[in-house]
Amino acid sequence: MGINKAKKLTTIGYKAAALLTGVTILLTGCGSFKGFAVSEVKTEDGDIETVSDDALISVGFSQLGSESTWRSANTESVKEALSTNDGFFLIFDNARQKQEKQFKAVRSFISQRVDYIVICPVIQEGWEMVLTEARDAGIPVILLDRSISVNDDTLYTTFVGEDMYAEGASAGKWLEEYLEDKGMDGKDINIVVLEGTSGSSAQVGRTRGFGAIAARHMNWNMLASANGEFTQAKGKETMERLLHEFDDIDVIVCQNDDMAFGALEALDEAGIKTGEKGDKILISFDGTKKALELVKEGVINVDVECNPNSGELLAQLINDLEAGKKVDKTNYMEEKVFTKENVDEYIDERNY
Ligand code: GZL
Repeated sequence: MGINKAKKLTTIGYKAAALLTGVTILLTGCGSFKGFAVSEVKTEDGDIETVSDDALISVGFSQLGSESTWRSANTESVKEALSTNDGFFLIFDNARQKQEKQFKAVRSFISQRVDYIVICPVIQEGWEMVLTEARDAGIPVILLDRSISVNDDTLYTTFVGEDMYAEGASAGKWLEEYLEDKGMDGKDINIVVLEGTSGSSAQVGRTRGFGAIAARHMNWNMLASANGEFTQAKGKETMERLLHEFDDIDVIVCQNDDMAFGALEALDEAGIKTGEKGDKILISFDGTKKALELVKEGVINVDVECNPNSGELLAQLINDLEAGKKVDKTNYMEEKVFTKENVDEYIDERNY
């Protein structure tokens, strides 16, 4: 199996060799990932070392797509943390939102006998069979970002990502406080929701979390929930449709920033303002830099963070597992709620 990351390696021609060898990865009879012989590498103190294939922790990563700013940041975070310099050999696959492509990628990782499989599951359901195949092959599976719904949780070793239910509830609690501050807590409030990928743990969790708070308020009317697929284009199209259907919307909940950007395009074309100077409240999720700038301008009222930078924590969990340590089943990222009052503290450090 692989090693702990004993020392940072500076590579010379290493990646080229990896790429070349990577293309000709062969199946071998032995239990671990082989077929990846690496030439000389240079350590930080200038020595030249040869690193063989079993000195690297091989990880097959099935990323669900590249639909949003958040997703690109999440991919970047994993690629940066699971670098060859840090002792990993990462095989990356972009499933472009198709669960079938994720199944195919996982089966390919199994046939390549990688040391670990990491999956960002596009939707919660349908994972039993392929995860059973990974377990039967003795390959630990780590869920990243989104979770799955299975009865047998031995089908995966650990989850690292975000608490989507808590994010939804945070948005609802913010709305409660905001309406109270504005003296609107007794007023009829009409709400529409632009939901993310249907059946994803992000959509399910945020919907349930916000819904649990909304259920406490008989005067909150959930006019409609419509699927915006976490993309800006679909967000705009969905907002256009909702504006056509309803002329009395008070609150717009977008389950990610990209859909909020799309919604703002539609609202702008309709001459409608949101936020502190507008007549509609706009709630978003993710906390991308572009969105936090709109929070600062008072266009988005609140943005509930969903932290994509889980690569380092993922690398740590894999190294702990390599060292035979026990790891928690669920590992949540730290997340904040951004409003005009606190956004200045965080906006400059935003790396996505
Ligand atoms: C949430 C993540 C969601 C983001 C979207 O953890 O899965 O998917 O909120 C992304 O931006 O598309």
